[in-house]
Amino acid sequence: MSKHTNMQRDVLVLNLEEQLEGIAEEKYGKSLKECTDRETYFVLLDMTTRLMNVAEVYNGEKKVYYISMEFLIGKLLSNNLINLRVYDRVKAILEKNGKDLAVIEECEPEPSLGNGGLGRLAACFLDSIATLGLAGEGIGLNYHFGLFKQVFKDHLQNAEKNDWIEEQSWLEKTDTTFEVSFGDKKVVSRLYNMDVVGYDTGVNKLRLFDIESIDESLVKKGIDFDKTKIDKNLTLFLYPDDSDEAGNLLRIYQEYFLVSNAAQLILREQKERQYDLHELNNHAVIQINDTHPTMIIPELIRILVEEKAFSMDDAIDVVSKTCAYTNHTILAEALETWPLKYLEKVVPQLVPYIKELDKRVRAKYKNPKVQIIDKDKKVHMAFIDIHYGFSINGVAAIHTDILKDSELNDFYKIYPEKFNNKTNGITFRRWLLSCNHPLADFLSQTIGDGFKKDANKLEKLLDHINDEEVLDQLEAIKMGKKKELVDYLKKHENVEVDPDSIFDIQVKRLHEYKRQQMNALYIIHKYLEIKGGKKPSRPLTFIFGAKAAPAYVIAKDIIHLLLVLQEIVNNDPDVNKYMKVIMVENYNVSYAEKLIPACDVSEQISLASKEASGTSNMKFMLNGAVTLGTDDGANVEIHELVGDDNIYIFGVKADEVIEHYKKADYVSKDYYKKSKVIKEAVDFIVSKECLKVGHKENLERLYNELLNKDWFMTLIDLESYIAKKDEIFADYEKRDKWKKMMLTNIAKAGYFSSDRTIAEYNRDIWHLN
Ligand code: CJB
Repeated sequence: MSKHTNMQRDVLVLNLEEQLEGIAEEKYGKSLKECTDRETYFVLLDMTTRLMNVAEVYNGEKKVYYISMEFLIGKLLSNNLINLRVYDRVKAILEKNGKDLAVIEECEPEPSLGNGGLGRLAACFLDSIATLGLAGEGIGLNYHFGLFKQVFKDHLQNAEKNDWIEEQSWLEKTDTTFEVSFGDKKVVSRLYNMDVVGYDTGVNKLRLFDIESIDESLVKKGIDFDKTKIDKNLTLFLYPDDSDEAGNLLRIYQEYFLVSNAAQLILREQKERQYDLHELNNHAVIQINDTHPTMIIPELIRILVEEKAFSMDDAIDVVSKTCAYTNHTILAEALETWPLKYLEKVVPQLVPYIKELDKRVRAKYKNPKVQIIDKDKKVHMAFIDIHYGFSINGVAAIHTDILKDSELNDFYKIYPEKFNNKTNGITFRRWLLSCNHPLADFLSQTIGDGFKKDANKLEKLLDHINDEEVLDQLEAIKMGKKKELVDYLKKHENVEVDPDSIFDIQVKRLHEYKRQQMNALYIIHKYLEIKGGKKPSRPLTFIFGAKAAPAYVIAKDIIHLLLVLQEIVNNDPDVNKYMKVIMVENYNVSYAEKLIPACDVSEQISLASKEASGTSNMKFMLNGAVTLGTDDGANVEIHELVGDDNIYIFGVKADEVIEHYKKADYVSKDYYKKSKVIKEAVDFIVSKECLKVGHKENLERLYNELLNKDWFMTLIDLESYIAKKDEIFADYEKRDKWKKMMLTNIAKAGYFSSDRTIAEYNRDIWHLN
């Protein structure tokens, strides 16, 4: 930090209390004490912004631009205070004035700019880029209603708009506007900035583009709106329904809007700094987060050729050396392929360049599987990234191996040097320091503060593996967090939960490959066991949080089943003493911050090979939960780190799953017929108990799906899942063993700090100073 900014900061920090009083007086004509909680929140927002304004802004010779459709940043107040190192002082000042920072936090709306792991990862990465003192920016869109708000009615998911932007917020409106031209129209963009402050370091920016002509009144009922009015709807929603042509086109409009703005911003900056665009790759690296921002490649080439007098060869060469691609999934649905005719409508200016890129590939490689434009005239966006980017990475070791050995093997054979792995990580500032103060404080007392800057230092905790006092403290901290959650669930979900029960939690996007339905089948199995007189030795609490994409019918049916089970189980006096089911409404980052510290058993039960990495698995482990999981994604690395004794792994392995897909020989009905336990559980979905509470249409559809299709092989693992889950619940009673498992998981979580991940991106891909 420069001397100048350092001094300004010190002055502000030294006079924090006076500053806060001053802002309260200025804004509301009151003392801090007299301010309402909401007013206090805005006072703190102002104060924090002032502190960030005097922090150092990173401006290296080379900068990374992390382009993403999603940034799932979560609430910012506490996190910013922690990273600015003033959290404790602010908390104390508030206390003196009769206020509780935890209550004030509740006044902040959570930004709705992301969906799941991919968006949350982008947010963790921005935190780590700033914390490591690297020059980097996120570039995304400012969605007014973001991802929908989930509301349960009649045991069904309803989608409503999520109106999160307030008059005063962390968004700073800038003077920057760009013109963005589509085939049939032009729009004018407006840039908004958000500060991203590193832990005890300087700030970077998250750049969020919006349109000037947005019209929020276009949204009439729920989340329905006219998808054709692009100049009014472009930044209303993240992932608007794309089940029809208009939805697909809108998605392409959004993606091009993102990359056109990004390209203009990046090139403007190069010009301001008087850099030679022939050396773009020495000053900029563009990390393409999944295929959504892929059009940045042809767009940059187009601009260089048409406006900067580059030859096609030179333009392709420098852009290819500037762009790197991260793959987050092997699911076909996420590897975008756009019909050429859609691109011709939305971005006709890019089509000649895409055809040129395709032609060059065609001239070199005959294999039809590596062509950018296929025989059906569909454009494979990921293939543009792979041919015309310099790096392609998977997000966990097993995922990268699957990309190399099967999914993208044809490309790996051409470009082995481009492939690399970057196992995901999470920022410990949010997922430990901010969401679990008691644990963070206890760790500081026990092993010192070092882990806050160097997460590997958590390993020191292993020195205390036989220290009963430490083990008891960990248990007590967990109990404290469980009690907090119990109060919250009572208030927000109206469910009574016993804090002495085992908290078994599965929170993530709803998708059949993540197999929430398998967890539901276990719950049915337990319910039937208890009805039959076999009681668990300790009550069980099953908690879910998940949104289903509004057009994903089966995912919504799974939510329906969970809500039906919640109703049946929690109201059955024979059973509800022994188990409870809770599907929390509108699961988001803020909810995760309450659930994760309170968890005992972390459910990571995707079909092996399908979960690229997972990141909640890391958050749970860091907070002392034990993983019940398949050999998938980052679970594999967690397993290696903690060893067989500190994790519960079950189910078929990735190779076997891949073989089944190749041979197309998985028949779910065979498993159903062979096993009484499976049959009973599946049949219960359409039993009279369920049909009395739920809807025939949804329940029958789900039942038929499981019996006749089950594309993600729920039934192949159900028996081994039941056995492993019974084992982990039984082991919970061996309190000594359990506490040691908790300690080991926390101690070994250091590897999953996103600081490590980002250091690797920088070492292998970005090469920033
Ligand atoms: N992921 O959240 C998403 N959305 C997608 O469209 C594709 C993948 C997730 O990305 C995470 C971050 O890399 C992974 O941990 C997770 O396995 C993957 O599903």
